[in-house]
Amino acid sequence: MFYNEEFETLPREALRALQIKRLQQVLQRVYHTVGHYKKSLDAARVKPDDIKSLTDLHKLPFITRQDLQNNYPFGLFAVPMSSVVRLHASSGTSGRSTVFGYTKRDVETWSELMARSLVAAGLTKNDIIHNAFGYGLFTGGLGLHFGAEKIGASVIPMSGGNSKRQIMILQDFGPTAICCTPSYALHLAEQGAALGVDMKALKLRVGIFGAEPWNKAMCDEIEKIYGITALDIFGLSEVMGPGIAMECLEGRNGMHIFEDHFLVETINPQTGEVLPEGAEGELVFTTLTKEAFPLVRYRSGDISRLITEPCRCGRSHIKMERVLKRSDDMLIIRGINVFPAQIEAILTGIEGLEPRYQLIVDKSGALDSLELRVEVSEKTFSESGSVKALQKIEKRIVKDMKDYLGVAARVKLVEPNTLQQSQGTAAKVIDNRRI
Ligand code: DLL
Repeated sequence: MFYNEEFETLPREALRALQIKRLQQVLQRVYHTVGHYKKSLDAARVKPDDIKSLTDLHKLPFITRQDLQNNYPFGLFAVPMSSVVRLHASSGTSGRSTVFGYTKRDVETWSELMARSLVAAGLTKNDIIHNAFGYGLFTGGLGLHFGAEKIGASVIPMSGGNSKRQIMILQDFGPTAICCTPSYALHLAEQGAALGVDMKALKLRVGIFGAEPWNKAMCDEIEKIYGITALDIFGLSEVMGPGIAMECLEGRNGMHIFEDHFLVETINPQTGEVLPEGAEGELVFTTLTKEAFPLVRYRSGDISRLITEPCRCGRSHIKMERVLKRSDDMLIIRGINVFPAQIEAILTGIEGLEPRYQLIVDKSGALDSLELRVEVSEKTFSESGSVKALQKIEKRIVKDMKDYLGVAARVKLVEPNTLQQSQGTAAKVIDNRRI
């Protein structure tokens, strides 16, 4: 089943012709409207007109998350604010967050790609979709929602949290599909088991899971507990949100990237060298149709492999393997992207602390848990004899982590010079999750 058969099955030759045409248009537009691109293309001594084929793409400079942050909040928008109808953003303190804008047409395109994704999962207007992706600045909730409405399904805008209520609605409303992070699906199942609910007895037929890495074993477990087909959906807010790539019911080996809207390359994350199709590397995305926030050669940080063999489903778009690794130090905690540098920025904003910290990520049941150990400064340690003063600092860290990053952390203050003097952020992070 297709939502837009013509474009989803476009022969590759025609697809490539469409991609190059769209790429040239995007380049003209960003070069003339976004200061960053004019500067970066000029510095690389390339003009939009130099890009005559897709192989010329490698002449163009990359754009990175750092560039996005440097242009916070709206510096990379290619349209005036009067044309922007929606804003989403990543978590983080000012300057460490990134902001994404959408025109009316961008929302239309995104909804269509989400509609394609839902149809690829076998959903129709006869389905009831329980959407437990978070609504708000995160793109998961609204992204799924608009796609669900577009195919005419009945969508339950559940958002995250309130597990007992989620289970009640799963039982009472009888949704046929559920969308959330894979770990939240397992968490709901745990809660269901505690309440004596047999998840297999629900009407659910299919689950669409993403926003965090999950492996085949986790997929098998979800399928078994719920008695459903569990499909993978991929996306990143910078490029659009969910619906950049979607696993189809027929293939079950990777996710189709909607190539009429995105160009994808794989690069060596160390050298930036473009790798042959099929090699494992960092995915780099170029948006071909976005108006408000076009991106040319955005380094996603996601490590995957492209699958070029034709798929049984008939879609001509290439697939990407599950994303299980990143090329940078980004952590995904309960679906929320967190960088150690963002935590550092929070800690430096609080008086009485040393910048030395250690981050321990683990699982508590199915969900991620975060413990943050922070050294207090000598001064605070010797002066604040009172436990109360230390508790106040602890509380402040917990609050700032929640307010700016959206993550709940257990915070432990420790004496000065007790944490290992570690170089580089990787050493400061202990990730005990097995994925
Ligand atoms: O997570 C968008 C999304 C929402 C995707 C709902 C799927 C479902 P961000 O918050 O910007 O956007 O996080 C993007 O999450 O670069 C990957 O590292 C990771 N990610 C997203 N989907 C998957 C997936 C949304 N299916 C970052 N498997 C990306 C593994 C994923 N990692």
